[in-house]
Amino acid sequence: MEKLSPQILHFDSLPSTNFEAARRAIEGAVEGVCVVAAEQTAGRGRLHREWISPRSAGLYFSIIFRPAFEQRGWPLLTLMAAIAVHDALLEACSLETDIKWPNDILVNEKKLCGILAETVETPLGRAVVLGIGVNLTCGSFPSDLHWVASSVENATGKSPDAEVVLAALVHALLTQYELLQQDGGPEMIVGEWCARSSYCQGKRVRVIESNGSLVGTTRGLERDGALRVQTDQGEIRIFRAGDVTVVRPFEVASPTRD
Ligand code: BT5
Repeated sequence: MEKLSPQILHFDSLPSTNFEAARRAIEGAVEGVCVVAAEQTAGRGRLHREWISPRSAGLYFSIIFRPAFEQRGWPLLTLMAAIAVHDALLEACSLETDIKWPNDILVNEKKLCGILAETVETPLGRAVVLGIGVNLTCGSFPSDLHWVASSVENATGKSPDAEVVLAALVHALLTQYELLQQDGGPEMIVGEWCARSSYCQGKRVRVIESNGSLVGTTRGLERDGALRVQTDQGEIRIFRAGDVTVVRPFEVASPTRD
């Protein structure tokens, strides 16, 4: 396996780094091309949600992958990215974070980073654009998100150097991508993810899907990264999409979906 060499393209302002990376992938950009912007004017979350991206307050980053392994395993790229963000923040900012399935990096249960993986059809085959937004300073989100959002500065009292975080993130991503492609890679990624996430095992959660929600206790991940949740009736449910929220002991669980 050839080692991937990153190529980092810096922009002052973009609508969305994912959009720019996808455009370049369609034009034939190779695996490892990274797009970074000082601000995004139309930053995106999942399901057409917004990612607030004020100038020089966060890291707005996308990387192109052209995975040679079967597409069933591509959801593991999101898990791999979460591991990489966790490790990069630990290395660059001495900040220990938690990972919430599938794509949130948390500190004190508040979101500090989101990950958006998208597939794109290109003349060289289907590619993946992996977008990562990390809140670096207190100015990275508006006060109405104060209850659910945090930043490196909020958590550590220091505003980090974006370039130092970027370098650690790119290094960690390439390390995890190499691991993922080895024999037994999927199992290793799932193991590494669980070692860094309090949501992997024994967490009371509500999983919200487009057609309802379910309360249960997490019971690890499948080999492809899907979340296993045990209902109060003892049944194991497998989730490949959805939003997870923690259920606090005083919260009354609403009826489970069947
Ligand atoms: C995500 O979506 O968390 C994926 C975010 C990915 C952003 C990166 S930035 C670089 C690249 N280019 C893009 O255009 N996107 C990627 P989701 O799980 O759907 O969460 C979105 C929700 O998070 C919103 O509905 C808000 O409630 C909240 N949110 C928005 N901006 C936030 C911020 N800066 N910090 C914390 N929470 C935020």
